[in-house]
Amino acid sequence: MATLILEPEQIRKHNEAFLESHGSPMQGMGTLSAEMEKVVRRLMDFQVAIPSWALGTGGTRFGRFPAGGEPRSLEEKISDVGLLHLLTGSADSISLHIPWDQTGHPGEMVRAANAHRLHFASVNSNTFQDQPGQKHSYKFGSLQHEDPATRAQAIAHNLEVIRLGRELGSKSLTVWLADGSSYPGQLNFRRAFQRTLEGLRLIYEALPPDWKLFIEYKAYEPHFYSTTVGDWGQSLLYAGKLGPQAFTLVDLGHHLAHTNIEQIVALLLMEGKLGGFHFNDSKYGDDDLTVGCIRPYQLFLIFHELVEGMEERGMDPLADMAWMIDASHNLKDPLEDLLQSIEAVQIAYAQALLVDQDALDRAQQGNDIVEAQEILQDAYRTDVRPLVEEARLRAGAALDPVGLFREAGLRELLIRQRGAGARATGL
Ligand code: PSV
Ligand code: MN
Repeated sequence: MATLILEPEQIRKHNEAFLESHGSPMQGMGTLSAEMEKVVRRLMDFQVAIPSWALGTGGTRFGRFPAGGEPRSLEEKISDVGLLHLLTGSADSISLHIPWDQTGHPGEMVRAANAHRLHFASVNSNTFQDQPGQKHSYKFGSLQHEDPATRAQAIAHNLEVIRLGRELGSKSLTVWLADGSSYPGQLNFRRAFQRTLEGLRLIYEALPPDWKLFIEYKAYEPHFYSTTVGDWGQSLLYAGKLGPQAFTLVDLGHHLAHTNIEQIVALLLMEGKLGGFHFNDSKYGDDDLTVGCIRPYQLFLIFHELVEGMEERGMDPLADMAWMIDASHNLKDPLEDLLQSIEAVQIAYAQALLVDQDALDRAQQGNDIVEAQEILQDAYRTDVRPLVEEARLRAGAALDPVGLFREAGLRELLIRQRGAGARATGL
C-alpha cells in the first residue's frame, strides 16, 4: 500500500466535525427530489483527470515562485493526485506528459498508480521542446517540418508514447503541436497542413483498436502568426481525414477572445467528433487560471451543451468523453488550486443537469427568448454546492477539501518531506 499523508480516518473526523457545525449538506433543500438524487448520483460517478504537469508551480516567462514541497518524481506526482482523489472522490486518474514523466519503469508506474486507486488517463507527446541529446531540433516545427528526418523523429516519439501508454493502460494519445509560424511568408500553409496530416496518419495507424487520438488546437502561442492546428475547424479537418478513432480536443484557453466555445462544443458533438476537454479559465489568452474563476457562466453554458448533446447522442458521460484539467498556478498552492478547479467543474456539471430540457425546447420552438433565458439562469443560479458536498460525503471524501487540506497542514507536511526547494518537472 502507498504511504498516505492523509488517512481516511482524518477525513471521517473532519466530516463529523463539519456535520456538527454545519448540519447535513442537504438541509434547507427539503427532501431530496428524484431530480436532485439523480444529480448527486451523476456527481458521484463523474471523474476528471489531473495533469501531471499541474502539480508544481507554473512559471511565466518572467519567473517562477516555487510553492515548496512540489513533487520531485512521478511517484510523488502520483501521490499528490492520490491525495486529490482521497479528498474529492472525483480525480481517479493522472494524465502524463512524455518525456517529462518517463521513468523507464512502466510496471512500477502502474503499481504506484494502483496503490492510490488511480489509473492513467490520456498520454501526451511533446514535440514542442528540444530534449537533451535530441538529434533534430523542433525550432521550426515537428510534423510540419521541411526536413523529413525531423518529421520522422517526431512521429517516432509519438509511437513511443503510444507504446508506453499501452503498458500503462491508457486508452488515448493527446497530440498538441506547437507547429506554426511567427512571420508572414515563413510557411506554406498548405504544405504545413499536408505534412502534418501525413505525420498524424502514421501515428493514427499505430493506435491500438480501442484507443482514441485527440487533436488539440490552439489559436496562437508559441507562434504568433499562424498555428498549424489553430482552431476547431482545422482540428476537425484532420480528425475527419484520419478516421473514426480521431477526435478534437477542446482546451478552453485556446480560443481567440470572445469565441463562442459552447457553440463549438455543440457542433463537434453533433458530428461525433468531440473527444475530450482541457478545463481552465482565462481573461485574456491561454492564462491557464483556475477553472470557473473568471467566466463561470460560460463554463455552465458549455456544460449545458455537453449534457444536452451527449444525452441526444446516447453517450455515456464517463466512457465517451475524456475530462481533464489543464491549468497552471503561479500564485496559488497547486493542490489547493486543483481542488478549486475540480469543484468548479462539478458545480457547472450539476447546474447543467438541472436545466429543464423539455421546457427549454418548448421555449425555443415558440421563439420565447425570455423564457429560454429564465430556464437557463434558473439552473445557473441554483446553489448546487450542497449536492456536490453530498456526493463527496457518500463517496467517503471530504466535505470541505480545501478546509481539510489546510487543517491537516498538508503543504507543510509535503515541505518537510520533500524540501522547500523541491521543484516539479514540466514547463
Ligand atoms: C498547450 O498550451 C497545452 O494546453 C497542451 O495541452 C500541452 O500539452 C499542455 O498545455 C502543457 O504544455
Ligand atoms: Mn491543453
